[in-house]
Amino acid sequence: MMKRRTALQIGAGAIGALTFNTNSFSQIPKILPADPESLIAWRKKRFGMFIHWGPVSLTGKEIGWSRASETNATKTDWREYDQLYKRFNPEQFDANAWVSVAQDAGMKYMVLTTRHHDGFCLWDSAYTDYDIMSTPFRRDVLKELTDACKQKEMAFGPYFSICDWRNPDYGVSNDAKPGYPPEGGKADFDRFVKYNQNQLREQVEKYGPYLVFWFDGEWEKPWTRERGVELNNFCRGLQPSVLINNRVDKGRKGMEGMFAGDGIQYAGDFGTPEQRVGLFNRDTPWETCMTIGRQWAWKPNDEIKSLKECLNTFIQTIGGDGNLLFNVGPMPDGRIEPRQVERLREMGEWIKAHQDAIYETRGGPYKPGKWGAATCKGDTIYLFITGAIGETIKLPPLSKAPEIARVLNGPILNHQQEANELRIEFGARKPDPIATVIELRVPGDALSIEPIDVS
Ligand code: FHN
Repeated sequence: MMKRRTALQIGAGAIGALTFNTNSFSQIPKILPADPESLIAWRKKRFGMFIHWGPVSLTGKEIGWSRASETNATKTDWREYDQLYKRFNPEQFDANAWVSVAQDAGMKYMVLTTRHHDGFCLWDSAYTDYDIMSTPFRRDVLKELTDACKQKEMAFGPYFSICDWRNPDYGVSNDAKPGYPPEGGKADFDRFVKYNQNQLREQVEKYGPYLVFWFDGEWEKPWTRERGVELNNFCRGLQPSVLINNRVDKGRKGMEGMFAGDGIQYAGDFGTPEQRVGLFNRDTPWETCMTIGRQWAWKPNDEIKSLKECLNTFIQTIGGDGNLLFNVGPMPDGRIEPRQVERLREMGEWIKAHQDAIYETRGGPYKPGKWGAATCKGDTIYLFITGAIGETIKLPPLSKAPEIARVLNGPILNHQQEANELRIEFGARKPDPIATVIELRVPGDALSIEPIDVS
């Protein structure tokens, strides 16, 4: 049942239809590229908070994927799942508190599941009643969170699932629902694409500007390259400065997350390795997305990763020239659970103590590995030594021999570079339990040094 919309919204929708009529292309249109300045600014942020949340948190099971045709330990029958919103009342939701948790962790942007595969909308949408305003909570979560982000200078972007397993016009359901779509008629995919476009437009108009559109769910059959490029260009039309991940089109290589590398130019501004650290890559911007526990949405007694594992993931990611989008799953009462808050606070403490080596850096020139990782900025290279550290640190030589070596914010270290080795005298100092960060000053731009493997 469509909500009553104002004449303006209907007018906007009609204009939209004229501008971006769906799938009327005989061939794939030109891909509108990203604003280079937006990519540079996004890369400098290095670290973001991913948030997977919705009425499903009432069950403690996975968002989207637990919607099924039966109920058990990991599944909820869709007849129950789709009614959860009637019980969703996160009275302790506090957008300012969420933003403070992200800031305390050293995160510079946030991405919220505004609409996941289950189709539930965490904002007041004029285009559906399956949204937060139909819950007992009746508060616009997306407005409160984007307002808090603006006040605290935290960048924001919506996660928006291209697939919607509840919407009969999408025509693909993740359960054995009889007679799907329920009307018994054909799924109207053009109408579904228009629905998506209307929702994306209303989001930007009500809550923008956005840092990024984080699309997902592009892998299913109904989505095509034509739709993907159309959506990419539609989003550029909504906000020219916005970034768009590579899940807008069909070019992502599974959970490895980078582009297919098949010679086709796909839409999307950055790769999205999932639940793994991406490979060292300075040519294609990328961002690893990973859970702090084992599930994306909140799970009671989930196994929270250790501080060492969390920070090692972060160090390996930024050393590979990627960003890290690290996920929390808030509880049904609206709070981020204290164990996750504490882990993020501990991460932030370490990150803040080493921030010169992190923000506004690029990865390399030493490639990440068991030894550790490296970042660089201007004429400085930062070594993050995570492996065993002896009295003498030995690394391959740099094409620009370092002039100074020192512990970050600490004492100068003797060093010597010969033809086949750079040696740094660390002595009997106590290494940092997470990573010992050493600063090397080189003549000229450190980024121009050819990346080096460390065995
Ligand atoms: O199916 C989703 C999953 O629920 C989660 O949102 C991740 C996060 O990137 N993306 C998809 C799985 O690849």
